[in-house]
Amino acid sequence: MLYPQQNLARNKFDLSGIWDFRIDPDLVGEQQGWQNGVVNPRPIAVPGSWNEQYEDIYNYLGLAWYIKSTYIPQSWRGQRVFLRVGSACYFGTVYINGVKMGSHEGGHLPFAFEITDQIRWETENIVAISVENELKPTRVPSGNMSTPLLPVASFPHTTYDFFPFAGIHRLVVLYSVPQTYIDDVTVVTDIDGVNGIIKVNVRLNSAVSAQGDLQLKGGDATIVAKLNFLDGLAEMQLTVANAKFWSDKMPYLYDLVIQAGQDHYTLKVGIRTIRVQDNQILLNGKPVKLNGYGRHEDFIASGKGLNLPLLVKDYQLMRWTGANSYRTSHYPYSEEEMQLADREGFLIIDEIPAVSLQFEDDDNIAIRQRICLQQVDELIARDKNHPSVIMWCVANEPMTPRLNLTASEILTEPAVEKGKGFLERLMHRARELDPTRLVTLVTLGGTPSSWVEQCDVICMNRYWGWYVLGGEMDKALAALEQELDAAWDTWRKPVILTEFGADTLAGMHGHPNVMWTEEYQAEYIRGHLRVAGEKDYIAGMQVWNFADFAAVQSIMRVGGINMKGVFTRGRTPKMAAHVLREFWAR
Ligand code: GCB
Repeated sequence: MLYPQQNLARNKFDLSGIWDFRIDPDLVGEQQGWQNGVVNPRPIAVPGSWNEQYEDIYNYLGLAWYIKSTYIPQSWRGQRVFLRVGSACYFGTVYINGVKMGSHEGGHLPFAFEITDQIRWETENIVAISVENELKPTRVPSGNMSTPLLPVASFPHTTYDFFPFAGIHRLVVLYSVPQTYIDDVTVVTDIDGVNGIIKVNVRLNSAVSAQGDLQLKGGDATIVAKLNFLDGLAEMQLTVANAKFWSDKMPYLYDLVIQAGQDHYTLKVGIRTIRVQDNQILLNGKPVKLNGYGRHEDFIASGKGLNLPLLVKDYQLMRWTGANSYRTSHYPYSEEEMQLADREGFLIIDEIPAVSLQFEDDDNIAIRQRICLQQVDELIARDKNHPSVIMWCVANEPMTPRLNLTASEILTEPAVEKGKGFLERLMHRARELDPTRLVTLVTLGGTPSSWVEQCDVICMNRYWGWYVLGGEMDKALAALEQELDAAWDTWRKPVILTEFGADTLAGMHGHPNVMWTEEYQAEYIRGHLRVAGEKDYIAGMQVWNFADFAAVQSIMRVGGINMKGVFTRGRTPKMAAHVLREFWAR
């Protein structure tokens, strides 16, 4: 799943823009030939969620059609042409000139279909993509479950606390490659004293013998090596003397240029290692702390759609607070985000969309397990070469049937055993595919310890002083401290507080600092950072959330917005952002 690029050998054409759009609540589109074009379309932006572009379809999650006509240049003839969708949330089907090319399940990962044989070279081609985001118990993340997420009415019926934005969320591109092309590249780096080691594996699309070469550019020199492909595979190890290592402070990237037969591909490579030792996470052998945020891909009008100016702004604002990390809560973010993280030096916990997994109904569990494994496979295939990605996260807050089961209930509750098997299979798969990175899952209070055993780092979401002991800051902080110490005593592994936060209505002030005021959030975050600052086993603090974001409607979410952001949804800092600067930007 290499990111498409334009170079000496390849072409790329971005189909972003205004497309024709029509919802299909009665599922008549295919039968009526909408894959060839729709009557009475309305304009829609791609990328972008449809929900915020038209208020009458804010809550519409059923099938909808996107249509775009395009020429494909004659100069692409003789090459193989693909259509690639960065993300269609949740289930997308691609048609070219009326012919179905294939479908993809899962809302946050890319997919591509070869369309060479369908191309019309003399006229325009019709690209049609149908997308739906029905909330179902058999999907990941799930919706319309018998057990609601919140103890109060909420709509739409998600099992997660963010709006289920739907549509084509990332770039749709046409790209062309030579007949024999570089299908995959895997880069693994290591450090040997002052030298960097880069192991490169290249796979061609067919099992041929071929010649190629590698060039590593950067630092003081260019290193060149020959590649010999046997059965379509070649591997090479490069040693970079006096290498510049990649880190959050100095995110140095080399250019790795691969040539194989007629094809070329260039990859950014950061030389770094990541591992855990005792109570610390070590980046290039030195302790590092993950200060930053849980975030969302979310903005006014664009919804979950790729928004490049926002991306640059968010990185700038995160840096302004002194952050060096974030978690892609609660799904993989865009590839453009990952590229920027490499370049800007952010340390990323990369998460699949397994939010609030439940383990009660056997048939649904089996389906969700299959989907989660697919998501682990696709995520690692997509993100394995990003130095910024240091940890795979296979679940956020997997749930027992009731919160806080007693010790004896944990022993007898069948869902606990089922959950353990489910989660271990995911962690096992991640390690099998990528033995070089850390693997984790994120817990809520009361998560059975048998689910946590396999984690390299203990990641905890805790809301002392908000959902529990709200308004009682001293007690809340004491409870937090006790729980953190207990986690360290039990696991003897580094601990990251991956979520802690307080809803805050920007502009609301109070003295005394009661809940919902900016002063309360500022004090809450200050208290948490102070407690954590005294613990040497704390390897990171990630505030929930970087910015206010759209959630489902409920009495818990004023205006349908989760207001735990330290920035507003429009990116204005609340007082808490300045507190973070005090701690992190020194
Ligand atoms: C959590 C969830 C997150 C929610 C957050 C909250 O534990 O992981 O998705 O948004 O709490 O604000 O309640």
